[in-house]
Amino acid sequence: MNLENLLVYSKEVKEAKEKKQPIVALESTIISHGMPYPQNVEMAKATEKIIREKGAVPATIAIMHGKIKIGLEEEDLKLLATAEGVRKVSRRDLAEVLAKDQLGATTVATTMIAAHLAGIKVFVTGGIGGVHRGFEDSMDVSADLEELAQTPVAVVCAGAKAILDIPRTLEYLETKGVPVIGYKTSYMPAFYSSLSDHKLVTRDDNVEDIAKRIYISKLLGLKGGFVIANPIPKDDEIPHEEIDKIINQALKEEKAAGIKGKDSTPFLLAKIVELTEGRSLDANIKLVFNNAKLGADLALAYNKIDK
Ligand code: PSU
Ligand code: MN
Repeated sequence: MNLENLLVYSKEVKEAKEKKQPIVALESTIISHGMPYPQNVEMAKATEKIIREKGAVPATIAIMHGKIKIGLEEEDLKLLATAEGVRKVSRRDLAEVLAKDQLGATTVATTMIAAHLAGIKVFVTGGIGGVHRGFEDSMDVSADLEELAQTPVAVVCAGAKAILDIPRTLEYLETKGVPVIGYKTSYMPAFYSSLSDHKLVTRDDNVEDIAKRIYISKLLGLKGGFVIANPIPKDDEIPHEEIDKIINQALKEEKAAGIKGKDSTPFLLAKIVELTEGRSLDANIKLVFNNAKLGADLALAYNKIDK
């Protein structure tokens, strides 16, 4: 066994690597644990399509047949969207799920690890994990933050979900030296809502500037990643006042049900879909599409610098 045979590439991604074309990584936990079927698989396919139409190559990542698969076929996406008992694979779980030949969906943290191994610099998702509300008692901080501190991949997202503690999440990232760049915004977006009250240190309005920062960071050998925070379009957002009430309700139900650890994020996302009668799911899908467009543009811009 060696590293080479732990990684397998789809034909499309393999060719893109050979031709040095821009590639965009995508995670699979959002498919298996973040959205219900069939919207999950439809979202996954449509996101890949958006990236292709922009002239980049999508590489959705998952753990299959004892290997890290970089670039999935349609039937793989369907399997991840429908199979029972798909593991949610974060850094802790990666070697185990590979060793046991289990089917695994990769979180932001694990997708970053895989993307880096595959030489992919840009990764598109919905929202990153962060410091959970009630952190004082639970100590629940997503491994995504620690990964951002140590793995040089740029993660395009719609900010941090308002189920999290956004100011503490930003403090954590600051401590770890992770730049959080607001794309055309000076405030941290809050996933379902385009704005939060939390001011960001940097705003960039064009992808070339962001690509240049990522490249300089690479030249310097800085080890961490980037958060590119891209607000959900105004027309698709759920305003703060509205979603906050629902989030509080979901958090209350989580507590009552005794949900903790890795099950927290999937539980809260599903509960919010239920309480909003699907509106949060629509918003979630729209923000991923919006991130896919930006991520593809960023991959193209980065590719020009790093040829
Ligand atoms: N945000 C979403 N949907 C998701 C997730 C985040 O809108 O499915 C997933 C991502 O894979 C992220 C993970 O990495 O949840 C974070 O989980 P945890 O908080 O357990 O680290
Ligand atoms: Mn957690």
